[in-house]
Amino acid sequence: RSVVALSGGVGGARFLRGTLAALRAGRLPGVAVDAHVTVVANTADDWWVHGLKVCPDLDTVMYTLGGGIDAERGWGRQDETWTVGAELAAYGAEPTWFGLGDRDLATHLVRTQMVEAGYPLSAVTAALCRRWQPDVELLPMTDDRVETHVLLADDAEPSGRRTVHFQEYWVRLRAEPAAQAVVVVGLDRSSPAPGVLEAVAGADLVLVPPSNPIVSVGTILGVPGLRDALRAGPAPVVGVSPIIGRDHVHGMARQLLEGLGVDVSATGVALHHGARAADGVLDGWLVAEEDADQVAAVEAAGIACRAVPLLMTDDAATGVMAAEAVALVRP
Ligand code: GDP
Ligand code: FO1
Ligand code: CA
Repeated sequence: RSVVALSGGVGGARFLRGTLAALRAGRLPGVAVDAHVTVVANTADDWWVHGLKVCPDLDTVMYTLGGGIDAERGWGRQDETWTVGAELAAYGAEPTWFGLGDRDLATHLVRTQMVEAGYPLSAVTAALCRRWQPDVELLPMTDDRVETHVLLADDAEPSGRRTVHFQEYWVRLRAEPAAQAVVVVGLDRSSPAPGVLEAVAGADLVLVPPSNPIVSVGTILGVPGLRDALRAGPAPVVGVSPIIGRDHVHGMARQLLEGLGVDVSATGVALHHGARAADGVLDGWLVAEEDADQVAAVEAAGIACRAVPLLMTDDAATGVMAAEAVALVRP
């Protein structure tokens, strides 16, 4: 018995931690307590900074499931110190707005050395996970370099616009300027990392956490071959809405959905991922209690739907949510 989950960073990792606890306690209907779980993580947030390859979503999942995460921030290491960052800033080394903690730096140093020695990111991730033992098989969506950039209006440019790396949009600009478009550089020429298509083809259940629909789930589904594998695969695909009411719970999903002209609602995101019956991937979709009036619209699109509490306040609440998701599609 095996489960595949797609994941971004903080939202995905929190969902996975609660889901995994529920799974191992036998609280997911029809899912064996010893099921093998493969997590396919977004790598389009990755970038090179201060000479290091940083993979925020892979690390967020690895630290969260491995017990090393800073729970309050949701990213980076617990008990972190910032000495190296302060020294870099003293040199004026840019970007000073991107914080790399001392403990976290060790991860990037090991990764960068291995990448530069020629190891694919999937092999590097497996090596890092030997320390953290996340109790899942953590796979990057691709071993190829893929980077999300955001197109912004800029009157100072002759073209009237400019692009910034996703990290600059999110961390330096706090996702405040309206996104005119999202360009995922390298995505259409990428291939799934080793093991990804095999995991999907052998899965009994596929979970889509409430991760960002554009820059997390959207980029993963955009890796050529992955969407088709999910559609052709034997496993039901069930997701959880990251939108409650007319906004995201945390992050920037609303800004990006607005920029791309997708209706900012649980239904809008479900239709964006699409029903399996209509060229999409979803068999089931959970919306928040507040959005109970949208259940009929989601079901009309051919996606099984229920309204339940959708706030991941702790692992127990998240586990109940996961059980509701699984019950919708009962593998
Ligand atoms: P990121 O890579 O760190 O941005 O994390 P993800 O892409 O995995 O998840 C971000 C999304 O998680 C945001 O769009 C949020 O709306 C969503 N999210 C965060 N917390 C919650 C929650 O408690 N409930 C739900 N339903 N969504 C959440
Ligand atoms: N998020 C911030 O808001 N500020 C930072 O300085 C920052 C540094 C950082 C370093 C390593 C890492 O793995 C994540 C980091 N994040 C930081 C989080 C990251 O930018 C985003 O949460 C994700 O990329 C969004 O998915
Ligand atoms: Ca992310």
